[in-house]
Amino acid sequence: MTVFITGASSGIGMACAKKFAANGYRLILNARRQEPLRQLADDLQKQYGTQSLLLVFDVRDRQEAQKQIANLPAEWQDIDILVNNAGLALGLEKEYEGDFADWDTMIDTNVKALLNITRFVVPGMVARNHGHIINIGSVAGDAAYPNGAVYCASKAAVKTLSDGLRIDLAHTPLRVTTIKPGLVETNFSVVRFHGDKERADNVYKGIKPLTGADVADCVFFAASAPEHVQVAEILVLATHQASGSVICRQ
Ligand code: NDP
Ligand code: 8X3
Repeated sequence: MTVFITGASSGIGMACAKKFAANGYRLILNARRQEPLRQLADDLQKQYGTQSLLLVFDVRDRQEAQKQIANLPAEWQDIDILVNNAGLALGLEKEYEGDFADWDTMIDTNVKALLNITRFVVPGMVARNHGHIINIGSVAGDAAYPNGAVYCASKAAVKTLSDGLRIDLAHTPLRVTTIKPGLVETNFSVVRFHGDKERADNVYKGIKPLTGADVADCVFFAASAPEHVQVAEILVLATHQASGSVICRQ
């Protein structure tokens, strides 16, 4: 079985790679940074004998995505599971004051790039009558929170795109899942705050956040459900988080 994970060089994507490797899957690993992918693939090869193929490209680059996926070696073309995970938040600002470049990057990565990869991978699944698409949404997609409108909107779009794909595939055995985590301690907040580690650390102060491994467990639960069971959505939160904007810090 082969799983294709976008954004596997860090955080939730990397944790998913480890979870699937531990369960005997072969991995197609994507991100823009080659070195962490190579290190991950080496580690998993040593630990589990996992075979990995690295696809180093920016998921926003539609032409490159098409080329890389169309030119997969024959023995890697039959993708069983696609985990559309690559994504990010940039900035935490009022909608009327936000940064245009940050908005473009979020929308291009979280929405348009997810569509690119879906568009290039799913036709093969349909032709083979087999496959599972797992999109990483967020609790942020359930309702806007202060200063997060564009990120929240991009994650609401992920949920809607998953729902639409599920409808469009309902006549096939393919399954579509949205995983919607709350606070997960990864590189997410460092990226959001443009490298300000201290500000990023404050996001997780006074609460025990989820780990990438917690989210990977949910992804794997959906992926390993019996063929007749379609886990449509999982909302998974830290125990002291109740919604995107209600977080009870000790
Ligand atoms: P990280 O920053 O730790 O990981 C993000 C991953 O996405 C990296 O591997 C990065 O790799 C990759 N990525 C980003 N942009 C691109 C791009 N243009 N092309 C290819 N890969 C890209 O964050 P998380 O693991 O937390 O985030 C993963 C997903 O989970 C995101 O979609 C995020 O929105 C979502 N999420 C995160 C939550 C959290 O609290 N952490 C909660 C809910 C959802 P590289 O830089 O090497 O390209
Ligand atoms: C990431 C979780 O609450 O920081 O999607 O937006 S949150």
